[in-house]
Amino acid sequence: MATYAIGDLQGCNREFQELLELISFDRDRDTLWLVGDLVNRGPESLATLRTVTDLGSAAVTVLGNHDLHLLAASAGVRAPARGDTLDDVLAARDARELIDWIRYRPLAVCQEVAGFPYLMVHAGLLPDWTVAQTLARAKEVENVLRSDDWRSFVGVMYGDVPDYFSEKLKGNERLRSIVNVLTRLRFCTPDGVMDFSANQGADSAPPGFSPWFELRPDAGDKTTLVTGHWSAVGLRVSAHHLGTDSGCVWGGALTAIRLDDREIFQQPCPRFQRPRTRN
Ligand SMILES: [Mn+2]
Repeated sequence: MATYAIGDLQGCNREFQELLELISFDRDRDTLWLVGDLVNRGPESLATLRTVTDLGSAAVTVLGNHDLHLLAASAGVRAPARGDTLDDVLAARDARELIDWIRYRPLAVCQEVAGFPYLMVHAGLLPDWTVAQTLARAKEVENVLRSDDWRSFVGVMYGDVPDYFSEKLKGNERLRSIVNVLTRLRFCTPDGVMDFSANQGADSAPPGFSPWFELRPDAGDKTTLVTGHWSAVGLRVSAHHLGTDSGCVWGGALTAIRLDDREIFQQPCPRFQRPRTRN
């Protein structure tokens, strides 16, 4: 019985299947934690979604920015972007069921594994966000995505402002800020001001900004964060942070970290996309 955290799949279904073989995944005994961005950029968005949904409760998924982009494309509020590979999902006979499945995924998951607490989100957390606050704020967005208003929400979900979170924020600004933290964050200031312009490695921080994970002291509540999203940083294993995006779709590898003992398994991937827009 093991729990594996697996990085951004981004439509790389073949490598996903190969990785499951490599770890001898047993769906009756083992659990997968998928950090989100199941779809887009890679060659097989639909097949990847089917593989994950077929796993049922053996796979726990949080939403990433590309999964939200699929919702927005499905709602007709976002035009397809260059490099998108979502058409097979949108054209599927059961597209509506697949979209609904995505709408009901959480944005944050917290659970004990082998006696230690883990919190999974797609991108990151601001310096002062606690586990309880993160789960409550994620829930605010989850409630809207699961409501009949989800289409209008994904229409106003996009934007780089506000570039901070405050309890005083209300309505769509508040929800947008939460979405940006949980699914897009890379760099921020110690005060929690976010930057969305830089998307290269940790050394591409604008002046005054740092990678979010450097601003969360390991001495905190001892919960280990599991994230994806930042392939330019790559695999990152520290005491209280596991960054799992090793850039599969960019020609890197798909990584599984066994949370029980932190053993690392990797499936190399042939280059699919040129690293043009690494988001
Ligand atoms: Mn992402």
